[in-house]
Amino acid sequence: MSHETPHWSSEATPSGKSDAHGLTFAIVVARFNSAITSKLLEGARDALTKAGAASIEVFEVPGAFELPLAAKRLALGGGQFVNRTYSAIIALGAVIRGETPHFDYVAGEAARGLQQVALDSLIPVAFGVLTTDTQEQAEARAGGQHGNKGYDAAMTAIEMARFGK
Ligand code: INI
Repeated sequence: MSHETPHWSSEATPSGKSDAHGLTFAIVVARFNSAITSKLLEGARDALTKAGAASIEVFEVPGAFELPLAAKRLALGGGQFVNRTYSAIIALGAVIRGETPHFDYVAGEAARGLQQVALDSLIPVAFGVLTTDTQEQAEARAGGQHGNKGYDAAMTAIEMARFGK
């Protein structure tokens, strides 16, 4: 399969893998590289809205490194999030390599931490974090010629929210 082919299912409603009716979503989005992450957010909202999501709540964090903790607080509920449950969480960010080894730590820990939240909480966490060498590569994947990875992450979240249910 080419990487340009959507990997998420577009199976039709009802109860298809792309049907979000009755499902509730939290989107956590990093402000770092906000020109890119705002486009990812648009894509994710677009996917969820078209799929009929029951609710979409958006939360901001400073950077991709902060995504796992925010996702964990949302997954666990309690505090400000008491009485809220999410069918799935979508984490959005853009880590651009530039010339610093900081990239590897931020990108690696975001990926590792988000997977850990999903496995610990059993709430699907979609990884909508771009990890690219350049700004141009990020733009191409945030509503440019390589699609919108925020949209793709949201479609994956819908499918995983339904997985095994
Ligand atoms: N955060 C990002 O989301 N993307 C980046 O490209 C990035 N870079 O390159 O440094 C970045 N750094 C900030 C990081 O996510 C944390 O907010 C910061 O280290 C404080 O914990």
